[in-house]
Amino acid sequence: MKAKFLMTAAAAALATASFAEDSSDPIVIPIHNWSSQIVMSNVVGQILEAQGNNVEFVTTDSQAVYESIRLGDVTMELEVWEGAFGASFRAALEKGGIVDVGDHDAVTREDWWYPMWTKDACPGLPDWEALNACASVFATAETGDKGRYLDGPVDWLKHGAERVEALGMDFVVINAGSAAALWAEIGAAEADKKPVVVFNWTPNFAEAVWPGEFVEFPAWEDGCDKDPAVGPNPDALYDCGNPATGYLKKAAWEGMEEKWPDAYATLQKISFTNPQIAEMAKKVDVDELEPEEAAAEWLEENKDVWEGWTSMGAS
Ligand code: TMO
Repeated sequence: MKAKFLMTAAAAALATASFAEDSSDPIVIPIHNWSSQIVMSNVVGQILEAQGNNVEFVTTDSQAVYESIRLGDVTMELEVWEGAFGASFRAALEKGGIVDVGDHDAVTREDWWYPMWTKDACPGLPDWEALNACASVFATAETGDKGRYLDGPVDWLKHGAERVEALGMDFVVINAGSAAALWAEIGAAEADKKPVVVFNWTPNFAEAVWPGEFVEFPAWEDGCDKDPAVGPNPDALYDCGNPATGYLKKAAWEGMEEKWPDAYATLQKISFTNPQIAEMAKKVDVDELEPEEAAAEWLEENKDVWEGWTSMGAS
């Protein structure tokens, strides 16, 4: 009798759960211009599809996306990097319409970086003043007697030129056209162990391919991008490094929870680690898989990681 009652209760619980059914409208997942984000978006898209949802991918600008989420045109963002997107995310939160769906386990850093052989030519590294004293080592025909720093694509808003200006550095900042251009710069320098300094980040595939270090700039302080008084130069913004232990957040349109409750519950549970994210990038940047294939392979190899995220009621 008791067992029968419990079964009835379970059936009732299931009926209640399926009552709040996800909308059949597509969940819109944005795709940007670095590999872990593209693969992770496909991983999560495939999980949500397996849960019975319709999913649509759209390629968007990585800053403007926060406005699109706020307006409900895009449903979520899986990689809110504190260094690159913290400012746009905070601005959208203040306007309303977007919610913070929590942090991944991963700890992130995005900044000026060099492969280890660069230290032979500039032994005072990773200190930024030592880097600046070595600027001529990084000089090219394009930069004259100043050093060349290859920054990320423009839409990542790294403010490299402002930092050079604020700290009085002898460097010329050039924006890479794509993430691939950063890897090409490091790869081309490798044979002759030519010193180079480029924008890089962690977690990423690159750390397993080229041992290296981030340049240590004046430590990030909240407000360094808003208040000139913050940071060593009292008259300038961007006179600090990016956060050395940054967050990686998930964000969603405020209406998602009501419209796609099961998908939202899954999104809340999703959390990737540094090695998992580096592996996602590697499948594209080293193994040269297409993002959908990379995602399918990652899901196949990591069932123990994600299967619990979709089971109803489990947390
Ligand atoms: C936004 N990114 C992770 C490429 O620095």
